[in-house]
Amino acid sequence: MTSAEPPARPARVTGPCRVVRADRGALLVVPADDLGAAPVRVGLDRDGLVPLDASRVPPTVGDLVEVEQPDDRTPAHVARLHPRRTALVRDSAGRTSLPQVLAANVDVVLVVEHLDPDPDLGRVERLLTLAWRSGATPVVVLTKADLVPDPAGMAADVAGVALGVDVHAVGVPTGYGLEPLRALLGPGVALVAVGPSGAGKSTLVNALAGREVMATGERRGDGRGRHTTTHRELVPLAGGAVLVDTPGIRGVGLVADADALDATFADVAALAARCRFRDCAHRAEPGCAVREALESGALDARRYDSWRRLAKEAAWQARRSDARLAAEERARWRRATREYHRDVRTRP
Ligand SMILES: Nc1nc2c(ncn2[C@@H]2O[C@H](COP(=O)(O)OP(=O)(O)O)[C@@H](O)[C@H]2O)c(=O)[nH]1
Ligand SMILES: [Mg+2]
Ligand SMILES: [Zn+2]
Repeated sequence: MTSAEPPARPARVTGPCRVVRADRGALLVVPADDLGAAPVRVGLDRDGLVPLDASRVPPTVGDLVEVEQPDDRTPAHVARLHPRRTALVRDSAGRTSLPQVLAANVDVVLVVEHLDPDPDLGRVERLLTLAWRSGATPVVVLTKADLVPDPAGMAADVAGVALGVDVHAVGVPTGYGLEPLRALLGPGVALVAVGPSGAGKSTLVNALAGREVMATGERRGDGRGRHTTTHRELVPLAGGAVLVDTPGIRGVGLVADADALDATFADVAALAARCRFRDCAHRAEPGCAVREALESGALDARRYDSWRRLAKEAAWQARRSDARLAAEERARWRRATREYHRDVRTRP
């Protein structure tokens, strides 16, 4: 570089931008019409929240934000959030904490599960329910197909619990099954990969990107990886698509949604609709179609248990969220009363 060249100034972005990464206090964004551009850091308000309609919400990866910068001396700043087209939400563990939006505005949720060790069907059902609720299209990806003798047979078994969902088996080292996944990657398509740590999400992302964009776990004897992805990040893939890689999230809580559960468990929902009583609890009621199917073997006991467990969890989450809303309402009322008394006192 010669002394005549002007000092490098960070790139400037304004207008609609996609959030590539959301950290405390700042966002990395790219222009919405140039997702392959180098990400630029933009500041947030002190509370870390962004205006959306009448409220303020924490921004997340995949969000579309409006970035403003009045002049070169003022740092770029996030002015507001565009409404989310889709949102992948998990319930958070704390009693008072809010559900967390893992990714916004994605078109496809890749539910990633390994074939070796054996896939955990209950986990696939849980993540599918989360995916259905997001408004995006779920797709199941079974990794490490190169390590098992009959990946197609195993994929067929998983397809039996992933009703209405495409199931792909892939083996990255051999390239097995990657072509059908590449077909999903049209220009502007946004995907998110969820699944347990070590399932091979980052390895898959790298294969679909055609280069090392994410660090992956070293191979250990037991076929499991180490935690290497530490944050959620939107990365450009081949073909103009973008994908959010996620760290293996422990204990992905369900956010109550009867429609999402019915989508995942369409078979059980269809049976339940045939029970004699509309409020049938499927225990000892006469004319219970669910119990009849269980007894005849038409409904698998594992599938039934999984459905019950997730339905119970969703109901619990709904009660907890109602309790939180009620507490917020009481706090608002207390504040309003306090302000009213203060106004009365200070009135001339
Ligand atoms: N044989 C084989 N190993 C894989 C495959 N995908 C991932 N792995 C290995 O599994 C480990 C975990 O992969 P990683 O992508 O870090 O998993 P993540 O935690 O889901 O992101 C690494 O050692 C990978 O090399 C695959 O398709 N076949
Ligand atoms: Mg990873
Ligand atoms: Zn019943």
